[in-house]
Amino acid sequence: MSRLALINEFFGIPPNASEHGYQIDHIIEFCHWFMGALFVGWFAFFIYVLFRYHRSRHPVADHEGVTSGISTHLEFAVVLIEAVLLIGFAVPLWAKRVNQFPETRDAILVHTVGQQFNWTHHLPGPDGTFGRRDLNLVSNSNPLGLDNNDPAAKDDIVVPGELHVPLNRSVIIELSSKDVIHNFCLPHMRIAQDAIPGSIIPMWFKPVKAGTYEVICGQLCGLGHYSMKGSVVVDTPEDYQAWLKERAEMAAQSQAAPPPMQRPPGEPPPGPSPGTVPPPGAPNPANQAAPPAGNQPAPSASASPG
Ligand SMILES: [Cu+2]
Repeated sequence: MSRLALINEFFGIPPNASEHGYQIDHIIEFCHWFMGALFVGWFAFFIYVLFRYHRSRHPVADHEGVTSGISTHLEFAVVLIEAVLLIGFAVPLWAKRVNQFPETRDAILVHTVGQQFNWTHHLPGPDGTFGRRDLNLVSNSNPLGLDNNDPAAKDDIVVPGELHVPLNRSVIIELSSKDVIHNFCLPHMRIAQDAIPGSIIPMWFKPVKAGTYEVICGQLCGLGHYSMKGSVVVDTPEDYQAWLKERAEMAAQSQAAPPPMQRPPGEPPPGPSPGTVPPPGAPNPANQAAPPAGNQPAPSASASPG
């Protein structure tokens, strides 16, 4: 944090660890100083008029009112400064973040999927190509539904919770969600983005300080929201390569074992995590386990009217 970021420090904003973060810190710091100046100025003016126009000095109301234009000019100046802040700084800064992405070949690309109540990261592995994912293959042991029959998936790395990224290299995270709206929030990197089911939304940052940084879910997403944490570890390039190698070996070992292509017998279908309140009218899982009696068709198999 810069030496001048007094208010940011006072409010407990964590130290910045990303390349662009200082710009956000500056604008937050400036806005607070500006609001502080306004507060002091208007409060002083308020005290002044309390004494200046006290009843003892003006027993009879003045029907003409204020004739000077100072307050109008002050108001106009405030509006102008706020417009410059918004149009001149905030909107271009935001547009730069969402429109100008780093070149994909220079950046680390990660797919991150939120679900109640954790984050899962998917990296393409040494071949640089993401393996196919299929919703029908999702199971507790295959949270992203990675298709192990796809050659591109052979070396893919799927990690829950903790993501490693290299120092001084841009990271593009393509975010999505399996259930409700989450928010991948990295306070130290000064970045947060909603994860919305059915959408893939990219976000990016460039870490400039090694260390372990907390990831929190920035949307109230259910009963276990408080526990939806993860971490991003910013490694030196050597440590990052070692982590990749270790993860790739673990992926290869799990590939050597018979892959759980279909859901093993007895494994519950993908659905809300334990602790989630089922929606009203949802079938009771205890009843679902029992086979349908006699020749009665399954209720949902041919439920279409007509
Ligand atoms: Cu969440």
